[in-house]
Amino acid sequence: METLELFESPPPNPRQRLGPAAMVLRGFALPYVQEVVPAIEVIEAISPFRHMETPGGFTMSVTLTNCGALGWTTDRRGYRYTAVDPDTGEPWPVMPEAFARLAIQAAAAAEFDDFEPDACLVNRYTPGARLSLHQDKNERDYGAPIVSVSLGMRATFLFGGHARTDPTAKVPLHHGDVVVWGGVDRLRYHGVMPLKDEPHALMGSRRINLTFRKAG
Ligand code: MD3
Ligand code: FE
Repeated sequence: METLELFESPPPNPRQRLGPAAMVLRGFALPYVQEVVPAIEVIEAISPFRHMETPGGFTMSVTLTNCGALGWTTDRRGYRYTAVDPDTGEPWPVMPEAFARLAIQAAAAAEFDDFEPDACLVNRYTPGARLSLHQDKNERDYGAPIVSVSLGMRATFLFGGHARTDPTAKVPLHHGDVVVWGGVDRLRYHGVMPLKDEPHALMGSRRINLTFRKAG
């Protein structure tokens, strides 16, 4: 019985391929949660989560903040990366060492060596929040991968093609899952379906997504 259970347990980091250069690492962030969750509380005490306005005049349902040398922002004038938090007038909080370690290890596990993230966007979802289909095009170097870490409530991630109208695959993302994108998959359309209220044991009715990028 004992040995049977051992054989039946899943491998520690099952890799699920989403595209030629896109990979889901199920549960990869779980060993980092103890360090990462308190670090998010430090970040939000310095640069609080806030709703931002898109150039088109919509208020995003997701609230966000950043850490690292550069932070992603949007307002009526456009999307961009800034070194200073526009709400506080101060630099974004320093990227915690555990964040950088997680992002670099995840990139390496997906066969992207020497990832040097300088920006970490922290998105916070509450029930009903969503992210409509978009491309990530504000970074200088499309050669670097993007690493995304999911915490808290489950989300249905939409993974599209290179045109907005291409069909999308639905990928469930759970607490601790990490996704790495690069190469030919780097400019694919993607989004997040409206979140259902399925409170998570540790995080409650929230989902946090950390998106690591080389922006500068
Ligand atoms: C697919 N955030 O902030 S990153 C974003 O769950 C964003 O909050 C997602 O999309 C979220 O821009 C997770 C997912 C992501 C990032 C880059 C990609 C997916 C991608 C590049 C190409 C294809
Ligand atoms: Fe995105």
